[in-house]
Amino acid sequence: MIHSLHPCLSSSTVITEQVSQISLQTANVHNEDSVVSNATSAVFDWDTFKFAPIRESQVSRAMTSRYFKDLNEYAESDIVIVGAGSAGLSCAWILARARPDLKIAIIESNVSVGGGCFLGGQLFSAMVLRKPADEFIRELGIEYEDEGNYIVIKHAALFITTLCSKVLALPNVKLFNATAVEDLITRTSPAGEVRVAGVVTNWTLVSMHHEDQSCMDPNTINAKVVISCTGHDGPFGAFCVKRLVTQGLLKRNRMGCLDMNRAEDSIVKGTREVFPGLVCAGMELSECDSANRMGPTFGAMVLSGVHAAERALEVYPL
Ligand code: 48N
Repeated sequence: MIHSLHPCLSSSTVITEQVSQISLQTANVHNEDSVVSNATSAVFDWDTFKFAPIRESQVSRAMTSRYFKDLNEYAESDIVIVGAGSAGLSCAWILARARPDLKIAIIESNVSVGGGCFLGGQLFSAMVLRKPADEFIRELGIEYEDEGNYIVIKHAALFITTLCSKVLALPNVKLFNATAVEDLITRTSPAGEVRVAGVVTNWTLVSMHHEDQSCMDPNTINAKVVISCTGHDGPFGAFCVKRLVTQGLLKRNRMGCLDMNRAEDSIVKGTREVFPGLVCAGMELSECDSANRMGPTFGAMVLSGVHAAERALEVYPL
């Protein structure tokens, strides 16, 4: 069972030790790469400068062979995280290091990661997180200003790119961006109990044109647990909750008005398996529980992601 990072959630030395081991491993990987990074500090003779020769087909094969190898390998994933916003990536960071044996696929409909956090709240780029989310930020080694009950990171992109780069460096995580989850895979037991068993995906540009193109068949990824962090209701947002609502499998409660204090506590505490096989975190949860919205503060997204990792491992067949 995973223990969260912060004493107020449930302290544990286990994760911290694993984190230090993993960070050391990751550091070693970077050290092996240091030859490359040293080369970039070399002085080039720009007059005679020339790249090594390549054929265009080599570039295409280098990309497509790896992309389709990943798609093939992760067609059977242990866990799928839908949405690479602050909640989804925070969840991935905790989950993938707590269980390096699990294959974790992150599906992100946008080309870039970050969701509502990439810019910060309301396009104001500084990012506010209320304590105790500072513990998580310290784990990531991100500098911030301490303002007492909250901290401020100078740019939300500093947070999300640091978190994303660390998540992508983990060997058991694959990010499929520009890819939308456009349906859920479900299983119905002989007793009639329905359980989420994976996701149906398509390239986002394809998903946006089902109405004006002939049916374009999707791709499918089986998973033992799906963690949905697709954010507010919107063109793609709150997807998994809305999909189960249309099936009459879940009751829809729309997000409440803005109340920072109520919203952040209820999102973090309410993070859970909302339907068999589906854990919900971040702002998508507000569409399920009619939790208030919190506006431009991100501590709840980060710690909801941490809590979702813990809940997913309770659901995951051990
Ligand atoms: O940032 P979001 O939208 O969602 P969270 O829950 O990680 O963070 C929410 C946060 O940004 C806020 O909304 C803040 C706190 N404001 C609150 C307020 O009161 O206004 O990230 C969700 C990600 C995005 O990157 C989407 O592109 C992606 O999920 N996504 C999907 N990816 C794949 N398939 C889908 N169907 C899908 N739907 C959304």
